[in-house]
Amino acid sequence: MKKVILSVAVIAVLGLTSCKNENKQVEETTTTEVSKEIAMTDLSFGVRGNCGMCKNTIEKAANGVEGVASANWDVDKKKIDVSFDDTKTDAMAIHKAIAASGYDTEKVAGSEEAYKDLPGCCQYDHEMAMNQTGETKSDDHSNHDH
Ligand SMILES: [Cu+2]
Repeated sequence: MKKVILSVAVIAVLGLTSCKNENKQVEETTTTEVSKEIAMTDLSFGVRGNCGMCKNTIEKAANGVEGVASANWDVDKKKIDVSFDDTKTDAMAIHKAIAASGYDTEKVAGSEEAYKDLPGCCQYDHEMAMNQTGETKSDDHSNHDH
């Protein structure tokens, strides 16, 4: 008789514990901000420079222009790819910003003042060819599908 009562008590305790363990699933409400899709203008043009530090400086200058979404300078091609909102800025503003940081672009010569302040390794050759397509080397026809 005592045994039965005990086991009932055990079951009751187990029941209580299992109830406690029932986790209340808290639904996390995430608000996804849907950004208005803005039509970006993609542009690429030649910019002279030497190295990774140049890349930082050039990209920082381009990104500093309001409306520029992304900037990526290619050290081999001496060329920058910029994506920007043309309701906020235009190509010339980006050329000027890069030139102000000391770098020559296709359209605007780099500021001499800023050029002098560049680290020695970054003082690129003003005669350097820019906006190189890199196509001169492509003798391989691997892109031909047929
Ligand atoms: Cu450099």
